[in-house]
Amino acid sequence: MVTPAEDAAMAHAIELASRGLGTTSPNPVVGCVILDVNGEVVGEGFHAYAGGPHAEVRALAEAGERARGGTAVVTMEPCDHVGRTGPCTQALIRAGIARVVFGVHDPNPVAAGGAETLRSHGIDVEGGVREAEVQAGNLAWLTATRRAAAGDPRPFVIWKFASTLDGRSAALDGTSQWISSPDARLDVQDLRGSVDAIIVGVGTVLADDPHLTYRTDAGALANRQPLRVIIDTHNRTPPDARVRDGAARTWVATGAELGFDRDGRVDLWALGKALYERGCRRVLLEGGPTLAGAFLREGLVDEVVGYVAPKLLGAGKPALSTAGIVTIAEAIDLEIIDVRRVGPDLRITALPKGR
Ligand code: AOF
Ligand code: ZN
Repeated sequence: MVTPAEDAAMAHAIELASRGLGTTSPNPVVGCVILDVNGEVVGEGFHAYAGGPHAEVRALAEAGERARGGTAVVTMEPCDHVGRTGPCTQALIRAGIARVVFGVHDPNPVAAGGAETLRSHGIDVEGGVREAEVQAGNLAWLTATRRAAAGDPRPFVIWKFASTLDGRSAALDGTSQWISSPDARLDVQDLRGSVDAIIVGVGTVLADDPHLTYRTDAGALANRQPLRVIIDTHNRTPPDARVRDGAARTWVATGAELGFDRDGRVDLWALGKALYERGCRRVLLEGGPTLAGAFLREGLVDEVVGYVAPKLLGAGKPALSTAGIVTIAEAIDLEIIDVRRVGPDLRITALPKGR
């Protein structure tokens, strides 16, 4: 059983962890709060980037001598290995921590085992605290890392689309700009800031010539940019396409490089593996409807974010083309996990069921 102070500290640690979202890959987001013997907060920290100090180390540094006899509250089981840094188990032992409260076990096989090591040093360890909340806050990394440990390394894929209330992403004449509101477009920037890569098909590049960069509220390019990935079976991305400029790294993924699926298009499984190897854990699939259909058909979408504008078109390009579904029983069932008003639009976040 955790004390009210420990429970509150875990809620805070989850918030701290979220500050790392978008900058930690291939590492997880992790937050940590140190309580002294009286349950007072004496240190806090989060993991900001791979190769940087782990959350526990930052929180311990802030607490100093006040950590002795205290409790470390951390979203993830402390690591037990020497990677780029660590191990945190030894740092906690050295600091004289008496109790460790954590949210989820570390699914990374090389780093796991921290709970046992701490116990063998006489430290009281309790896991599973606010576990569902911790999982939700680190869902992409946990999903990708668990899959990798099971021999299936590929990033967590978020498919984002914008449509009218009747599910259209362009009018009959092809015009598509400004379906969603300025607020929704700003919201998409936050999403871009939280991912390691933005993926589009070459059709989107040819039709819209997007820049695929992450801009801050003020409209300036952010310091850290996600990798721009163009799925381009036959290498048709024009040399002067905006995605080829120097604003961010770009990867034009061709069939020649990744191989082909049964329809003669880029093998999306090979793409997933290659992205994982490049350190991507959380990626954003932005368009268009054909590519999204292919990802969904392969079961490669982990989360759906739809911006739905209060407009009707009645005709025009659908938000999603075929996903290999013929009859209603094959429909992809989603569970809605969040619904929010974004300006005049609705943002719906959902997870495919049964995965
Ligand atoms: C983090 N941040 O706060 C914690 C982590 O290569 P390293 O040394 O940075 O180790 C990365 C692994 O350490 C990571 O995959 C995870 O299993 C474990 N814990 N990692 O990046 C942290 N606590
Ligand atoms: Zn660590």
